[in-house]
Amino acid sequence: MLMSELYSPTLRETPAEAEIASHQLMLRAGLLRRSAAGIYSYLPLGLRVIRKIEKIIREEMDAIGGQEVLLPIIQPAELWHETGRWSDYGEEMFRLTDRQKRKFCLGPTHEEIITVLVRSEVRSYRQLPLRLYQIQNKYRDEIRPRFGLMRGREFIMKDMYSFDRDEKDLDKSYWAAYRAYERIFKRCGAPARPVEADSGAIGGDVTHEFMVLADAGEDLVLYCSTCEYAANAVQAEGRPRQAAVSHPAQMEELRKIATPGASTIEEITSLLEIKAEECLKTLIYLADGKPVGVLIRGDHSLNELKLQKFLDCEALELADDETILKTTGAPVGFAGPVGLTIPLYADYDAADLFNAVTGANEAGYHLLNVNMGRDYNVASFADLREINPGDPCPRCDGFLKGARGIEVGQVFKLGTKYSEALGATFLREDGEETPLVMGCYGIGVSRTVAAVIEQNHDQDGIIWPLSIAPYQVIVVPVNSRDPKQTETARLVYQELQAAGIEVVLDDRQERPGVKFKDADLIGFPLRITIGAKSLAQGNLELTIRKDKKTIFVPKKEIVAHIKGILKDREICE
Ligand code: 9G3
Repeated sequence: MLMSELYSPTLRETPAEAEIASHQLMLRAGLLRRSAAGIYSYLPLGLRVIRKIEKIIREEMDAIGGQEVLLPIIQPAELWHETGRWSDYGEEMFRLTDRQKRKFCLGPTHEEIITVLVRSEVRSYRQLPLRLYQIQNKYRDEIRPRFGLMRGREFIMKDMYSFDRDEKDLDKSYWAAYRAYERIFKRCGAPARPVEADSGAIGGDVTHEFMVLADAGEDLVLYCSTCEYAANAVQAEGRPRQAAVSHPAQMEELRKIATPGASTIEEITSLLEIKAEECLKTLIYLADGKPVGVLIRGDHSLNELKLQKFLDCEALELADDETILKTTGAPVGFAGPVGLTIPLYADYDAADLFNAVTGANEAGYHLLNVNMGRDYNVASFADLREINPGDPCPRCDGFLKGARGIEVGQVFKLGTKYSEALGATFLREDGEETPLVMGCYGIGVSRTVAAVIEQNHDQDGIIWPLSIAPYQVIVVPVNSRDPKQTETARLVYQELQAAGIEVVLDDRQERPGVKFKDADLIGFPLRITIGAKSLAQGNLELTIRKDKKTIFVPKKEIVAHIKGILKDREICE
């Protein structure tokens, strides 16, 4: 490829709308152009990277028995009505109607489509396990599309769906995909850390997200510095405790004090000159419409996702002021556990509190020296709070650290949620007709490009891992007016091409600085510079983009040298 022909318009300036490095660099290096918010055109270099990632994904999916299919982007609404999900996603789903006014959506995911496809053909256990995958555009109308390919409204996803006869075999599919994912991201030059995640609305019980650790990541990952535990902070676990640790000796006498106008933890702690962890927050929620009291230590926050799962309720919402007044006898900010008749649930870490400060369930008053067991009781303890960096690890006596992560993949156990809803069953040996047991496994192909750049760039531009670089080598003659240099550059370029190496020749009539800047911005892993000085000694300069090291290689050895680098770098990356 000749730089004079390559359609990759590089930009000197950083476009204003791009906030993070990968978005800025993809625009500046001429890999991507915005068509509309969250919708992009891939230019030749950007598409070459996408295709290389897809190739790695196909190899690994095929290696675990995956068979590639291509499913429709336009999906009939009926399928989503059968699973009851047509209205679950509201505005986020792109909907359209055809000329007969029939309703469709642009596929945000393909559980419905694939299950309906399989249910008419898979009828016997002999056909299992079945693992089908596709690499296809997905559509989700994000409220705030941003960060380029990191959060687009049209993006490329590999989604695989597994169909097994039972949970035991689903487990095999799940872990086969899990291990394939570890290999895929390693091969792409962006090792991703699997973390425990929340299975959320799509059902199933186990799920892992694959996180590329990078400061631009939207997710917070909590991981233990001692053991292997790692989880998305959204549902990371607190260290379990059995029951309240009571301190009868130190219990002081319960006292009510006036705290006019002070109701928040900040106001109470400064008024009484105590610490937040000496306070007990009492939150009133409606769980499926019934009021419950939740007790959280003053310096912690409630994790509503954990509360909802613990109470196993459909609807969970913070009680409104009127309900709070009715159930506690006091306005918001003065609620406390003493004297409440609604069920009380305490986070594990509230069990430690004794002589705590809480609301007095009376406007303008708080209670001092409140003790569990003596002054109130809880229905049970649970892991209900947000977990933060520095908190104890739930699995060992270590402590958790925090890191931002970019979710590039996710593996789910779906169980029979979709096969039951859609009647996808098979006959077992014993003739019993049972629903297929499913798993689903996604990789954000376009998001992976952004993640790789977030992890592999410097102030001069992108640093492509060899395995997914758009081209492996760029040949740059320093002085494009010196025929000796341009001729040598062309010969080296042709030799490398003949050796099957992906090489670009910068044949533009540009100043050396411009050519070097573009080479570094686009991020070709290897650059061969043809300069007068080194040429006089029969040498060429070889620069490795990653560590900026330059070595001199005799002209006649350059192809062998490059092949050597590609061979061993390819393996280790
Ligand atoms: C929708 C819309 C957005 C969605 C979904 C449905 C996320 C939806 C979850 C998944 C689960 C897995 C297979 C590949 C891996 C992920 N956002 N999810 O179901 F209608 Cl608008 O997509 N699906």
